[in-house]
Amino acid sequence: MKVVEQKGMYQKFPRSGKDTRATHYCPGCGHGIINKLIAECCAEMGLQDNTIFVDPVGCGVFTYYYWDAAHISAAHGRASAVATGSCRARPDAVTIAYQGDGDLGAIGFNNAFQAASRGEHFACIFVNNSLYGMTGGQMAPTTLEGEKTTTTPFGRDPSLTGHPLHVCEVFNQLQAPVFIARTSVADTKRIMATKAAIRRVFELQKEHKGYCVLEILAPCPTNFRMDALKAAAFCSNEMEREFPLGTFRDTFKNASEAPAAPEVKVESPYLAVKPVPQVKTCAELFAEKVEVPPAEDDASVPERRFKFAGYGGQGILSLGLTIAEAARLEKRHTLWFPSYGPEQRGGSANCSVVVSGRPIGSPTVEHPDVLVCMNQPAYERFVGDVKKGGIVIVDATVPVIQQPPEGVRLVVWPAIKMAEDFGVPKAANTMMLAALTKLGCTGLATANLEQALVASFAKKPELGVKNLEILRQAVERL
Ligand SMILES: Cc1ncc(C[n+]2csc(CCOP(=O)(O)OP(=O)(O)O)c2C)c(N)n1
Ligand code: SF4
Repeated sequence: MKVVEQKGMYQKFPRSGKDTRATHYCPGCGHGIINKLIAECCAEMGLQDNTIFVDPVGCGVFTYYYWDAAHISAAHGRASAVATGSCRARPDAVTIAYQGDGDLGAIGFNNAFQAASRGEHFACIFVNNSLYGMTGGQMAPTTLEGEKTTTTPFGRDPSLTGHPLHVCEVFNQLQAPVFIARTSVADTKRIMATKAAIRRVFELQKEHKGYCVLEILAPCPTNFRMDALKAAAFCSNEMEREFPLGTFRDTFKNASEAPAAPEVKVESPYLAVKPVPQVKTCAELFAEKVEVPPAEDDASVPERRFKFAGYGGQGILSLGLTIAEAARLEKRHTLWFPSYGPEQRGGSANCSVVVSGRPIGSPTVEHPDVLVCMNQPAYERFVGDVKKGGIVIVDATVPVIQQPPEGVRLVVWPAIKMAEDFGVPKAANTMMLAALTKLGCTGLATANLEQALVASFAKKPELGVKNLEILRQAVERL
């Protein structure tokens, strides 16, 4: 295959630790498109050797893998503060802060807003995908009214969590910024307009004109729970309705004329008086929820602590959730606590689950009774922590070089292979559930484990049926 050289980017990404040209972004993610446009503009304008990118914490965290220029990594929300330092220390260079809407709009809002107010000489490229992508799709200040996220499962309710934050409109109240615009990467026409806006930002920075912010609406298919096309449509329909595109200000556009007053081309929905919607009270919302059998205290039930670990995409978090759901059905106290790397697909992932007959103090599991590992890094990282008397179940693809601590039982189980043999390669987590069921190490009734498994496929019932079928067959074979 002929590899086309991508302007402004490394041709391979060895900083990722892999010999690859693939980025860490999910298919259809807006970040990938924006990264490419920024790299192109930077290279086409001959600025690669004079640009300092300030990278955020968020899904854009790894831009230093990709852009062939200077980089500084900032803590979450601090890119504008770090960019302030960068542009003051190197006024000759171009400084670009790259920030997500959680990063800029939530934890980092004040330092972004104050930098804009001071008119610092850097540009902020602000990627608005309406939620926290990296951490699993929680609500951000930009989340639309009614939009479902993991922390607004019934849709964002303004009476509880406020209205969406319009960053461009708010920044447009300030005197100092020289350029404020909002574009989108939802389709080709919009992508071309975004490229033109990024070029404009680089032009203004090259000439050291002052502070610029370019907000770019971007799809996040993974957390919208949509395929790439539907996510792009959501971006251009729903998001644009709330966040209209346009150039709010370009002070130097007509440089030969007398300095024009900042110009607002888009009516600010932030300022518009909206009727207060009829909203349900908290009590009403909770009353609507599906019946949850309340946990019952039973001091005779010992506390069990589980750790499930592997790569993102292996269903390791769902397996943990299934155990927690089975515990809930059994009226136990339970907690599920996920932890994953920046890449939701392909990165390392683990979750902790605690099941107890008494209220649980802490959700963290440092010394599990049961450890399930789907890959080698997970095994090597956690095997030494398992409690004496505990059990480790590890997939047969993992080379077991390090033995578990004394008094810990090791079970090597071909979960991945069995799932492939059953013709459902994605069901390796269900095969692990089979091992847990057969070995009895969850302390939970098989009927509840089965019911929890089916419930986890509520949106794809045919897959639930298939998984239950192969779970039962695998348990029989053990
Ligand atoms: C100080 C701090 N608080 C919280 C976090 C957890 N965290 C990491 S990324 C993130 C939000 C990412 O969302 P966004 O900025 O919108 O970027 P996206 O991933 O959607 O591109 C959060 C809350 C952190 N890393 N550091
Ligand atoms: S989680 Fe969303 S924002 Fe993050 S890489 Fe995937 S699609 Fe992009």
